[in-house]
Amino acid sequence: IKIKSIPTKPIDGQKTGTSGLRKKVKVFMQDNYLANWIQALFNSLPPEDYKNGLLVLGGDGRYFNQEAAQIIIKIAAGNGVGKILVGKEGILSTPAVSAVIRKRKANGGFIMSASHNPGGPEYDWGIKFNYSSGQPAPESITDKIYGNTLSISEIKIADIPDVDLSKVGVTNFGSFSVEVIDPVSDYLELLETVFDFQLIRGLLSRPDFRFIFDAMHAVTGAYAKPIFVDKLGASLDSISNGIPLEDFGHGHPDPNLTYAKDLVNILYAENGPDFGAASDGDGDRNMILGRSFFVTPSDSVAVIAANAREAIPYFKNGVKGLARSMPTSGALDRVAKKLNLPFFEVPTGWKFFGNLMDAGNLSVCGEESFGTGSDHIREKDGIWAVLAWLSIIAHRNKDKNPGEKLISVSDVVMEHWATYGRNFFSRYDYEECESEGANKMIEYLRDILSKSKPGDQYGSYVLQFADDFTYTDPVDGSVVSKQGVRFVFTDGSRIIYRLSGTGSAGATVRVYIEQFEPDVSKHDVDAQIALKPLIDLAISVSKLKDFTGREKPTVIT
Ligand code: VG1
Ligand code: CO
Repeated sequence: IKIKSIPTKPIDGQKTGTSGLRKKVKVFMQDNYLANWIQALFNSLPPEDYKNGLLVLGGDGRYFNQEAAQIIIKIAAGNGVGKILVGKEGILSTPAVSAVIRKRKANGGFIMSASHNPGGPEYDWGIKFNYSSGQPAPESITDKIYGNTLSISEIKIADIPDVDLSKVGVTNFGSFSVEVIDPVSDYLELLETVFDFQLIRGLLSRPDFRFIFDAMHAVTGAYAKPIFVDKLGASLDSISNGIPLEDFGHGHPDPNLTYAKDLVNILYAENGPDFGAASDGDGDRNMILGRSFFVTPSDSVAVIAANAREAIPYFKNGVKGLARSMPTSGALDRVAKKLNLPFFEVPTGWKFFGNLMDAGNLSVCGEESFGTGSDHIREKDGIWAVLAWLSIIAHRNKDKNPGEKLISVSDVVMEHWATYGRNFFSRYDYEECESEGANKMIEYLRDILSKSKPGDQYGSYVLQFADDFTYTDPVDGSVVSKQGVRFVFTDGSRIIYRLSGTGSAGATVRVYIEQFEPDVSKHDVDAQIALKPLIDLAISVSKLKDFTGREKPTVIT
């Protein structure tokens, strides 16, 4: 194939955040913007990681993915990649990319997605790169890519026509080829080895169990019917918003109490379904609801971990270890302790779990931000989480005769609290604040913590310690610092402040609040009520209203 060299100049601001590079789509559509970043990536990888190698390409179906796919394919060919596997129509969920990389022993893969950020001409686009075990590229690589975006002068691009992504099959261009693959089959095949599909099918076909899945017009629309309906016997009308759209039907594809309100309303309506779930833009997040009941993600991972061995065949020989991101509640810690399992606390972002999994120290992990998953792949996995919950409910009810009352989602969670105690948790998001005020607030908090000492009184809480979270990876020894300001009190309560690393405009302030309650008679209280004193304290200590000018958060989870 003929390779052209196109001269280019560095473009500012191509630094990746918590999960890939995310910007307004108009930014990405500027001349060479995407091309520069892709070329900088090849300039950063050791040649043996891609020359004549195999890469995977997929995305969440959002606006600009079709054009972007052609650019990425041509630059990959221009840099000597041997073959690219692309999901049909450019579709592959984030967990599916991870699964395909692992199954096909690819060198890595690209995910065209800004995840839960809205899509369409006025909204966001994004790109992530995953490495050969299917995990998000570590900071050592993303830092190198950023460095190379600052000195780039040339783009190498193959002079080949656009590839037709609408049909499964192989197209050869001399030493380079593109194979369009079915986005579902490799991923589904893997899930069938993880879960007992017969067991789940039994539950979904019961007349006394009603299930609903909201794909939010995002990528899991491509997976929901083949998996839940065709394989597991759910009825077709149990899938809502099941068609992936470029702008997610004008929605904000983030499965939480604010942006998945339609689903929440259905589950809280009188005589609503027994089980509801949703997933985000790229299919790696999940929200689990029971009838009139919200499972906070920090509890969800703890419940899955506690029940994994008995309800999910993949874990039948036991769970190797558990982990959560720092702001995620301590509910999982209690499960690890009781089951006597290795336990890890990592910074926000899935990339920190991969090394622990590769080293065989971690099986189940999660984040408070609606991310849950296991070492079957190296990404969080929305559909996996739904199947894990269905497995638990199915397992608990497998001997129930028709007409007998089923053990519900809320029964399972309440029973979990009774055993382990309840970690009340809430997160307040202040989206798109002015960066200046948000940065100043974090500076102010760092200043407070530098002066704080154990025993300091904060309202009725006594400080145990305050710090800005630093993490040393136990596998490769790499260190990351400034991962979140936390105030930890002597009764185990915590207040944590971070700035988001996934936004495309301004700054999003996240405040995480947690309080442990061992007394079962106090478990049946709304988290917002139980946490009110601590939330007020979090807002006053940080002078949040002064720094951000915000009276109220945009999202409460
Ligand atoms: C957020 C979440 C984090 C998650 C990340 C990517 O990051 O807090 O837990 O891993 O999004 O998820 P931040 O920096 O905005 O807080 V996804 O589904 O957008 O890939
Ligand atoms: Co996502």
